[in-house]
Amino acid sequence: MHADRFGNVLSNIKQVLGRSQSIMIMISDPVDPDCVAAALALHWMLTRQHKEIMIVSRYRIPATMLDFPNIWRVQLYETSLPDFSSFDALVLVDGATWSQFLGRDWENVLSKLDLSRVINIDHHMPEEIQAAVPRTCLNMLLSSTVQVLYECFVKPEKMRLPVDIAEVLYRALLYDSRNFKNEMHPGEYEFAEMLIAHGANHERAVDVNLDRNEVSFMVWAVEKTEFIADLSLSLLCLSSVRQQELEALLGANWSEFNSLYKETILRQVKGFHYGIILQENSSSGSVRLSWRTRNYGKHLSVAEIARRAGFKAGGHRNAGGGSFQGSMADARAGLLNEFRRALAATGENMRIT
Ligand SMILES: [Mn+2]
Repeated sequence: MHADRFGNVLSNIKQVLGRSQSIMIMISDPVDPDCVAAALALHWMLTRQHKEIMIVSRYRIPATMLDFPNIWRVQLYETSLPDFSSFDALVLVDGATWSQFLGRDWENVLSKLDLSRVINIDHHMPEEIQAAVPRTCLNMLLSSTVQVLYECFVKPEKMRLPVDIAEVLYRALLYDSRNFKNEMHPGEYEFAEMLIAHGANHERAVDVNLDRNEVSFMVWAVEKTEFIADLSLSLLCLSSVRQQELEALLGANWSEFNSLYKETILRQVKGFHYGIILQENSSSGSVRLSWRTRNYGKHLSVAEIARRAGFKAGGHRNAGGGSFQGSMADARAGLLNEFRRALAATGENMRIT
């Protein structure tokens, strides 16, 4: 974001917040530590200014996040809608597309919103929200949305954070940076250092205990993963039948337990730079895409390849998602075909290294 435009956006946002008394903060899908911590930090900042704040999610809180500090502040509106008209401003944190916030019926919800009161604070590749509300879309390609809050509000205003806010911000930073394994953004360590100085407990934050279901998912999924060596790609196709197997094994919320698999198989296997999951959605006749790419080395953009194969795709360069309207077989064939073409175009020998 250009410095001038950035200054304008920040002052526009401060104006909207300044004249608002009641403010709704919406967290994004997937519900993760970054969007929740960003919402909690904003809640703290704005309550200090005597605003009335409500934090809303249109998406279920995953089981793995139920013990997140102060998660109870998030009010769930999965099937009903909050009364948007009773809020002066709506702040959308940690997402770039409407459906990530407004729910599956997002088009209907969006038509009822007054866009002049919508604010977006995010660190993903800018998408449709930025196009719709450019004046109040604060988008910086930093480690996390919580770092955007730090750079724009906490640091310039020299805010003294309470320990519980420092704690959740630190957890969010560790989550979005994968414990500093992702690409390093300017100010990222300084942000971490500040949070430690404000009382964030590093030992506790990294003392992660995996849910056993994460291990079960991983064991199940590794056997089904295709390692396509000539494309440097691993692929897990979750057909409806396989999803039924997972449901029998892990329960209805099986999809919440894939992070160990994603972290180890989609990132860490030598020679496999691209990790892809395709998931059939038979009720909508579509296929959901999720990918991870290595941060180190020059790699193709999975989002671009997926778009060429007919997917709608976005996110970060090295981690993202998308969807394809059509069958699993077509999604798979189209994607692999475009990968083959893109790799051939680079002229590189795709030996496993
Ligand atoms: Mn994030």
